[in-house]
Amino acid sequence: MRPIQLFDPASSTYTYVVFDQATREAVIIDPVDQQVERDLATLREYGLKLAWTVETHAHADHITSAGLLAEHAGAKTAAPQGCGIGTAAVQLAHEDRLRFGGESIRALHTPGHTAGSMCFVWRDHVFTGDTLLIGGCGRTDFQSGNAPALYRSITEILFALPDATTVWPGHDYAGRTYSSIGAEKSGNGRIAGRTEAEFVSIMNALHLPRPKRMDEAVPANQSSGIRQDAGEHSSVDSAAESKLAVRPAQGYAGDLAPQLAYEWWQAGHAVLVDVRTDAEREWVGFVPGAVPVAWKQWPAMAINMQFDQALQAAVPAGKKALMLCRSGVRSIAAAKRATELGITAYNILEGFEGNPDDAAQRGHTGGWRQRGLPWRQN
Ligand SMILES: N[C@@H](CCC(=O)N[C@@H](CS)C(=O)NCC(=O)O)C(=O)O
Ligand SMILES: [Fe+2]
Repeated sequence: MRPIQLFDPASSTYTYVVFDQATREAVIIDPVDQQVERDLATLREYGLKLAWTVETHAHADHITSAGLLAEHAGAKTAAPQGCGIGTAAVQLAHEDRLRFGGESIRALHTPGHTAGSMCFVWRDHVFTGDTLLIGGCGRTDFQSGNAPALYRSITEILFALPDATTVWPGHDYAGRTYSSIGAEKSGNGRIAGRTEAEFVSIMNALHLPRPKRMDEAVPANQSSGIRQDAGEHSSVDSAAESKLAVRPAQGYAGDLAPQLAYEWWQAGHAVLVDVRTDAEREWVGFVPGAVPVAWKQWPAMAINMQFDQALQAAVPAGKKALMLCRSGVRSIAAAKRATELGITAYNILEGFEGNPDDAAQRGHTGGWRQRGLPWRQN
């Protein structure tokens, strides 16, 4: 069995999905924020339940989607303990295992590219992050990088794995996809047949340009991809929050936590559609900037046509519709109708006012208003 290998062309990053064939529980290694939709689609396509997101290190060149996947897919987050990723629920130490169904991946602490970097062994595969690349290795000139440490991690820890072990790197800048421990031992240009001193002088002479997104990426990755400047409405602000799994949705794109809906809306990816009646908005309060398109439940053709037309006018092509009602019930019906109209539509969990039943059964922590998201009274 092989891992699923996914590629982000903007950063030449490989993301991997590994799963238990019987239980369909999965782990995603080094997911990229700009590929979150692709990754969710991959999980759906294979019928997988994401148990874990895990990082090989705090990346300098792209931003992880770990926090987003925790919210969207209900995954738990794990990261190497030495990487300063304080938001990860599990801080991995050398030889720790992450279990998913009857499978597990084993963490190997391999300092050098960064002090906390790890590789992960699954069956006869190893995910090497930026510790070992095909024919090369990660740079050691920033982020606590250390060339002698990298030499020892590669030669003493990775090269101790069986030669037949398949190597799955964190990046490749030349279109190669995988290698093996045996092939790297004999043919890796930087390390095969070299002494530690030779390796260190090669690394010191690289003089690579700084990754373009480094100043933004490292701090974001140290909070699971949720940017520090996202303010108080961070998507992952407590362990309870990450329980806000998106429930599998029948007939519409999915269920969103209010915070995440707010972020998508603020980022301009989506239109916030308030499907309550005028009377409810006036009486209870409203979200400034949300588009009111009332969803009426009685089956009067003329009224549904009004909803369809108003919704189509409110949601420009390419944007998602995020449906908000009082407690998260009508918004599901509205999201289903929007989907029939060809709009990518999500239901916002617990609506504007929260749903005590939902809170009791699913451990959610309130609707739009209780979460301190912006709203006003008339
Ligand atoms: N040009 C890339 C930089 C790529 C880069 O520096 N990658 C790091 C991994 S985070 C590395 O170790 N590269 C090794 C190499 O290029 O040989 C960017 O601006 O993001
Ligand atoms: Fe890196």
